[in-house]
Amino acid sequence: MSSDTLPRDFLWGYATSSGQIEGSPEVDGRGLSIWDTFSRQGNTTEDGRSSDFGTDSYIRWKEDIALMKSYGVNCHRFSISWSRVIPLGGRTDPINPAGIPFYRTFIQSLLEAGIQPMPTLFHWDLPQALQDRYKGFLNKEEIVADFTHYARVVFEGLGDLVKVWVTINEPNVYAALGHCIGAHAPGRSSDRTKSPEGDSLVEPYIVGHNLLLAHAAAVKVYREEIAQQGGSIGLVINANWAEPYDQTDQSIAAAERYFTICSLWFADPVHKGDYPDLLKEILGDRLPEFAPEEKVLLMGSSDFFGLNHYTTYYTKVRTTPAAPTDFRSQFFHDVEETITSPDGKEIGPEAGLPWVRPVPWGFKKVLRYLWERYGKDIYVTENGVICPGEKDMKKEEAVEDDFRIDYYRSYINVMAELINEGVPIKSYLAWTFADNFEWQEGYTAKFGVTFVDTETGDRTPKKSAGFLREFMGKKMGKHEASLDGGIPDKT
Ligand code: PNW
Repeated sequence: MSSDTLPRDFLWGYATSSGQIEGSPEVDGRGLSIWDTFSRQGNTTEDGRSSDFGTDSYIRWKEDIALMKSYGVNCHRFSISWSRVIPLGGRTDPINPAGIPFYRTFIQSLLEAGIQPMPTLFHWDLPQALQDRYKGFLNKEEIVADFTHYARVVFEGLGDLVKVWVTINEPNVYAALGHCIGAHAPGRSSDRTKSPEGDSLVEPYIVGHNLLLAHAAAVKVYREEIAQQGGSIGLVINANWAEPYDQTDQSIAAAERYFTICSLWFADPVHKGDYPDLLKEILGDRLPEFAPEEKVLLMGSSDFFGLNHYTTYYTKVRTTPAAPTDFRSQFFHDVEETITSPDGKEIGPEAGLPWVRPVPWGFKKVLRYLWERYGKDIYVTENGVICPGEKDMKKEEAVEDDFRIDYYRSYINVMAELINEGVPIKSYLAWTFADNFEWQEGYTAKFGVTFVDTETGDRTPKKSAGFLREFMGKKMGKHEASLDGGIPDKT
C-alpha cells in the first residue's frame, strides 16, 4: 500500500447526533430532553434559537440518506434519542412504541443504501424527566440502572443490524460544559449568573464517574446478552492535542497535565481500569474512587478508541492566576492555552469559531500517542471545521468552502500516513453531514458539508461534499466512475 491509500474496508462517512438534527421534539410520543428545555430558555444559545428544528431530520431522513449515498460514504454515525425510545427515560417508565421502529427503519434504509450504521446510545440529550427526578448523571445508582435498561432496550431492538456501537459521546465535554462551565445542558455551574445550583469544582467529576460506570454497565449487557451477533462497542472521547508552548520542563509538564485533565480522565479508566495517577494528584479528593469490582468492569470496556478530534493548542503554566469566578480556567488547573508560539507564529489559520483552528500535525501526534499508550484500534468518529466568516454567508458563498476542503485534505493525509506506518485506524467520520443545531452556538456555527436553509429545510451540497467523495474514493482505490450517481444539484 502506498502512503497515499486507505484500506478498502476502511469506514468513512459523516457523524451527526439526534439532539442536533432530529427536531420534532414532541412528535410521535417523544419526551423532552435536557437540550430541548435548556435551548428553549432564549438566552442559552448564540442566536436565541432552540433545537426544535435541528435539520428537521426526523421528517427528512430519507432525503438525508439519498444525499449521503450520493456523497459516496460507506458508514454513518448518528445517535439515538433516549427520550424518543423511553420518553421519561426510567427503567419502569413506558416505552414509546414509535421509538425503536423509527431507528429500525432508518438503519434498514442505510443498509439498503450500502451504508453501515454506527449508532451512539447517548450524545447528551438526556430525558428531562431524569434530570428532574434525580439530577441525571449526578445520581450514580439511578442513572446507571436507567442507562443500562435503556441500552438493553436499544440493543434488543436494533442489535441484529449493527456491527459497531458507541455507548457515550464525549463524556468529558458533557461533564465539563454541562456541570462546570454551564454552557451546555443541564447548565449547572458555580457561576450563579448561569445557574441557581451547581458546584463547578466537584460536580464534573461525579458526573464523569457515573458516565464511566454507565458506559461499563451497558458494555457488560452488550457482551453478555447481545455480542453473539458479532459486533464491537466502545466509548468516544474528545481529545484535542496539547503541544508544549516551548521546550521547558514546565511547559512539557503543563501539556501533560492539560491532556490528562481533558482526555485521559476518561481514556485511562476504560483502557487501563483506573484514573491516571497524575489526575488523582491534581484533583485530590474531588475525584471519586472506583471500587475494585468497578475497576474490573471498566478495564477493557472499550473495544476501540473512539476519537473525536478537532484542533490543537499550545499549553503552558498560567502566568496570571485565574479569577475565582472563571471556572473554565480553574478546570484546567494551572495550565493555560495559547494559539501563539514563542516566535509569534499562530498555531494555525483562524477558522469560523475561535477554538477550532486547523493544525493537522496535532492530529498526527494525538493518533500516534493514543496508539502507543493503549494499543487499541482507533475509530476517528468526528473531525471537522468551520470556514472563516461562514456564519454570515449566504448559500452561494457558503457552498464554496475551500477552507474546509483544505482542512479535510490535510487531516486525512496525515491519518493515511499513520495507517501506512501500521497504526490501526479503522474509520474517518467527518463532522458533519449538514449544518445543524450546534449546541450553545445555535444555528450560527456551521460544520456541515451540506448547507441547510433553516426556514425551508432545503439542503444544498457544499463543494467539500464532492471533494470528499472523490478524495476518499481515490484513496480507497475506487474510481470515480464506479461511484453511483452524481450529487444532486439543487442550487
Ligand atoms: C463535539 N471544545 O463537541 C460534539 O461531539 C458535537 O456534538 C459537536 O457538534 C462538535 O464537536 C462540534 O462542536 C465539542 O470546546 C464541543 O473543544 C466543544 C469542544 C469540542 C467538541
